[in-house]
Amino acid sequence: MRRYSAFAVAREAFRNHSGWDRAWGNPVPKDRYDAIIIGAGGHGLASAYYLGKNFGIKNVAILEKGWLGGGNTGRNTTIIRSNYLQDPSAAIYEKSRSLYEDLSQELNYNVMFSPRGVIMLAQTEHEVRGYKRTAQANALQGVKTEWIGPERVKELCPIMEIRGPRYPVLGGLWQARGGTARHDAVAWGYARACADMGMHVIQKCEVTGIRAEGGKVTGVSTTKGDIGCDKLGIVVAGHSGHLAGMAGFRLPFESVALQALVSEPIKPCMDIVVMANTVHGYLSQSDKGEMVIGGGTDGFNNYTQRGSFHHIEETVRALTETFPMLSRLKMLRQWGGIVDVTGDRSPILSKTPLDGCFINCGWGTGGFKAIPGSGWGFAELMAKGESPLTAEFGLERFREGRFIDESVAAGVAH
Ligand code: FAD
Ligand code: PYC
Repeated sequence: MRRYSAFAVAREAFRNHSGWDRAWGNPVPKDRYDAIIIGAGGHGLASAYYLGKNFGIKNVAILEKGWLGGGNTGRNTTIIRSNYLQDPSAAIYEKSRSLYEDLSQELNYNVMFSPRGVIMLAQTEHEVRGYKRTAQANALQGVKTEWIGPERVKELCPIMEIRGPRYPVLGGLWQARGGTARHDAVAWGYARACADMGMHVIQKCEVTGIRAEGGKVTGVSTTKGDIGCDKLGIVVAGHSGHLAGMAGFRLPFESVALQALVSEPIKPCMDIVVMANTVHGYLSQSDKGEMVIGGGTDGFNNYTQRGSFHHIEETVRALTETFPMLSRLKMLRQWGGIVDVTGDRSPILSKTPLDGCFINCGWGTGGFKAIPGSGWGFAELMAKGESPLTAEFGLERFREGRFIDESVAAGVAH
């Protein structure tokens, strides 16, 4: 596959862009693969990529019922940070954040990683204590975050009203190398790199059954026929319960809609990311100038990919308290994704009761930031049967009561 470069862009500009290769093909499924990944979201694609890159397993198919990146990966507000509390979380989220730093070079695809800095605002005494504790934990974990006071918050984000009518800003947890990336580009970059290794990214191919013999996975049934495999990775976010049912086991999580909206584009006014968890909303400005706004999860389980109306009103009302200038903006678009929320707000990267079948899910409201790290660890788990990055995130933690509580770090109302 031809490398993308400034020189290539200039050359193609002179010949009507006629020399670009397709970024990935439209392959017909083979009868059998060494490994199949179900779900071409960021986590599925990254898992396949690191299977090939780190373990030489390249006879791989990634099966996607819709279009690649069309699930939560293409619907999120793209916040990247690693300011979690517990050690296993800090390890996987910081691995991920650090992989984002040079992901564009790694994939030869511009994922527009923008480490512009993320603040989680403290607007109650409870949050002050919580975030100071996280800053201490992060220092021990080698994750660079700091507690900052309200004046520094105002300096970093002048459009914020820090005196607040209900909730004044008391400070915040600041991660200077947190930020955003272009969500579609992350999916497209991994897909192109997978295709370049000879893997099959097969879209419009829904898995409708999981086949097994003697307690071991043998393949899948799909809308494009039966396909055999030695190893299977289920990486389908909100649909994981459904797929786990096909494989004969149950998962401890709920699928709910989480929604976001964007405003009309305006001139640059905010060059960091802000999460305001008490009034509830999170905000950044896209490169196009739109204010990207996220809300909370629906209070009931559903698969609507839309989100309920009251959240739009609540989110905008909450954010205009802290950012009064938003009240003058028109909102352009709203959408939702189906997130897979576990009780401890931590993911599941695990072997399953079906031999050869692995599951990567439960990223809930916060898995975009984790795509490279999750792919790295899950590939190792699938290739070697264990990985230091995923060891604590197995399904057995729910049976054994070893929860990895990240309800504060999740930062999104559930
Ligand atoms: P998906 O991207 O959903 O991919 C799963 C894929 O599996 C889908 O494409 C689906 O079509 C496919 N699939 C399902 N069933 C089948 C089947 N039977 N056969 C074949 N394919 C199937 N995270 C952050 O870190 N930061 C944020 O700012 C952030 N904001 C968010 C805002 C919103 C509104 C939403 C909805 C989510 C947000 N998230 C955020 C969470 C993040 O988007 C997800 O955790 C992450 O994208 C999950 O990626 P995935 O690859 O696991 O799932
Ligand atoms: O996990 O940082 C996050 C997040 C922000 C918005 C939704 N999730």
